[in-house]
Amino acid sequence: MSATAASASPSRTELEAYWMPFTANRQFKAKPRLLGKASGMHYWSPDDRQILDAVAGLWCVNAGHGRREITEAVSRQLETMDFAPPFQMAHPAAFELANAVARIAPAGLDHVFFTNSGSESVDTALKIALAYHRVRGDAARTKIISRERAYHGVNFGGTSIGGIGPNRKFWSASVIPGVDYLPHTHDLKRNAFTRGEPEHGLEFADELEKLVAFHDPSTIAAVIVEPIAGSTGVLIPPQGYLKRIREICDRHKLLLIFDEVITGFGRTGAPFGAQAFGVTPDIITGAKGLTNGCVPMGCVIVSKTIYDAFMQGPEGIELFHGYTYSAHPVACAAGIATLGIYEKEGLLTRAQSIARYWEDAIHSLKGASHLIDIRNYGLIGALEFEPIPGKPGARAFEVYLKAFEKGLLLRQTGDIIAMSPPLIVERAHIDQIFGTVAEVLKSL
Ligand code: PXG
Repeated sequence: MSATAASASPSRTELEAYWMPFTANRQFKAKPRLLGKASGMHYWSPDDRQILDAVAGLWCVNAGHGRREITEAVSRQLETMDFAPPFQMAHPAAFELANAVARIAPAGLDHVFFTNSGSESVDTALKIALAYHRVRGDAARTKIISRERAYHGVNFGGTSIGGIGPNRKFWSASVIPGVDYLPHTHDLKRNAFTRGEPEHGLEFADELEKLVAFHDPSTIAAVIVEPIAGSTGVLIPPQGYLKRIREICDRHKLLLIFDEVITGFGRTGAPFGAQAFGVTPDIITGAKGLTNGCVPMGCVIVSKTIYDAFMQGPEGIELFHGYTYSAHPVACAAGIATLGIYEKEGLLTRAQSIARYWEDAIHSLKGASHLIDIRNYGLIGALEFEPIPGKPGARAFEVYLKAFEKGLLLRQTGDIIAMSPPLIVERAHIDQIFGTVAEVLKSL
């Protein structure tokens, strides 16, 4: 299908006012990469060049771009009611979406708090975890255990528990106290070129026992992990790792939070990573795929036990937390339509049926020069490159740029290329993705 340019490209001067997030602004503005239109598996640049989307926008457009059902639902909602105050007031779509999310969540996770982003979901989850222990009369449980290389968004809570150096170094003096870190699980020496869950590294989970002993369990509120760490470059949990983490949390009454902003909504071949890995946390944070990326929205799904703990005592506001745009009607309309598409098209489990093809395709790149690892799970894949000495990240950035020139959108982080196509991806797209990547790798 073709699309025409959405609008003319801005001039060099016009590019100046926008301070771009997580972007090398000067480099970008000297040679901008602009997107103008999107449909299905593709973007188009303003000059009408077709670009295959191998990253679902940014891990969010799981049902593919330009879905009419969502457009219509959003338009209808805007025409009917643009905004409704969320405090001491509500609208029907908020309940409908909460029920729809609870239906696909793991059994026992059945209450949903709405936010506007993954970062807000994480901060909300941390606040709920701390408040939960307090309402139970266990107020000394205030510490959070996170993990090296973790990405939990950019708000102060998420920054505090983040495990990626550059994301925290400017703010380390003002982050929340009482955070400690598990080691990350990336172990190329033993696990390079693994298909699916790596064989080695279960013992990384046992480090939690050591941290618990060090801090004393009575001071720890929660452990938070991404089932698959995404932003840091796709780190797939070693076999049995998440189960072991769950067991240790149970033993010491620590809440377990899965940050599923990336792994949620079908990415792993199940609605959530929790189901894919067969481990149920107490809290799940989500965003991105919840609305197919169309309208900003996040969610925090909590267990009945947690919700019920707040519903005690004299009636009144139980949780002093929320956003003006919590359960925004337009976002709810987008969410309901999105989950409807996922259900109708079986997208929350579709990754299972195509994952093998995806796996074979990505691992066919093995042997390319400078490629030191290939990894995959569900509809996620990553390539890791040997860094150019003294220039970390430069090699993968070159891959990213060359692929974009050849009409393929990838995502680069450090010397890693991550891929996460819309869940509607077909074999021909997969062939094109890895055909293009193979050409790029030959040209390095
Ligand atoms: N938690 C996780 C696990 C995430 O992946 C967030 C929280 C924050 O979500 P918001 O909506 O506030 O951005 C994320 C976001 C990448 C990339 O390149 C990933 C994210 C954001 C930007 C880039 O992989 N994930």
